Amino acid sequence: MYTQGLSGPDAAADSSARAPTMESPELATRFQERIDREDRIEANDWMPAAYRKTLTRQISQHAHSEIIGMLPEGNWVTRAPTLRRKATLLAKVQDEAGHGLYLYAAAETLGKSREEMFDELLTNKAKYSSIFNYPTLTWADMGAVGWLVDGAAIMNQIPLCRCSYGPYARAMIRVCKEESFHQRQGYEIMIALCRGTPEQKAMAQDALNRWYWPCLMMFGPPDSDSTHSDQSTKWKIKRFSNDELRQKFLDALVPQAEFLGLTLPDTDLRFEEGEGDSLDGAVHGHWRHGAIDWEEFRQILAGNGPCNRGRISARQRAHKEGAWVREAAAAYAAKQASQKAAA
Ligand code: FAQ
Repeated sequence: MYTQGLSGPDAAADSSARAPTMESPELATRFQERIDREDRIEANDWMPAAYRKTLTRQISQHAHSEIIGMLPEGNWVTRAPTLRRKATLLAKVQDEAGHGLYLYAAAETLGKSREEMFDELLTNKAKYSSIFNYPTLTWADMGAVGWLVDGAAIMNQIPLCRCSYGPYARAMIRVCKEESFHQRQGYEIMIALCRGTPEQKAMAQDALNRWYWPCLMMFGPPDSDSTHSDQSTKWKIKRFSNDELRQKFLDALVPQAEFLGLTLPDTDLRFEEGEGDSLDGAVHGHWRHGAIDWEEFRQILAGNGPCNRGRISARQRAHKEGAWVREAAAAYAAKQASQKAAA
């Protein structure tokens, strides 16, 4: 109903470039040459079916993550400790809805309808980020989610502003600006708690303890197990591997935790001197994290995390309760169209 896809039936008449019969080694070579010289691929350009498929997969998963990602924080809107905190949190959650909508629109340009994407989410066929299957138990979780989850999201998404697919790359520019504000509001909550009473600081530490490992997992499986990375890197959808981004995140995180006076819950965390970046130009090297429990990640992806079922049932309920809005919008659009036709 809402599709803005440029390659759906409406556009079929002039979309010879998109016909499946056109796939040939020559076209694939020319396409790769465009990618190699950093051309942006646009919705109406020829692209291999596999490029379209992987982008549709990634962008729709990303959109679902933004929408499901509203739930853990939405949980705290009515319980924020002050009016200012409430207004800020509300604005952040609304931003996430906006991100979901830009991303659904970007995925639609690849020819998949929004209904299809919603249907896949609501019937558990589509993935969304593992991170949103953990509960937000205390107010400090609003600090930790902003600081760590949005921090991880920015690390992953800034390179996506240079993704080879134009509509996705352009959507990511605004998303990243807003995510930066989200990260700062989360860190500011953590600063306030860490400068507060011992109980408040303990609450901040507890939140960090629960979110640290899931945030490291958020970057995806280790490179050795990442099924899509090689091809996505070749197509310049991905600019850095999962492990490279996880490393950048950790290197930024350690001094931030130190500033707060908090301890990362990682007994094997260690600094390895070497070639790595340094923020102050003095010591070069990287922070190395301990072993990640990849079994926990697999369980979350299999639907067995602490909140998987609750997240999907909340979306199913919202979709059902919103049916009248969709019907009203469709009736209004039909009325507008018939008035226009009669004029
Ligand atoms: N969770 O071969 P790879 C946010 C799946 S937005 C669940 O390495 P790829 C904003 C992956 O899909 C957060 N599944 O895959 C916010 C694949 O399965 P498939 C979302 C995961 O695509 C903040 C399989 O594992 N961000 O936080 C995860 O090359 C606060 C193999 O993996 C994005 O979506 C995971 N963590 O790399 C909102 C960014 N990791 O599809 C509210 C865009 C991997 O074959 C509040 N996406 N999988 O069935 C990406 O950059 C990539 O898709 C990766 C995964 C890096 C997530």
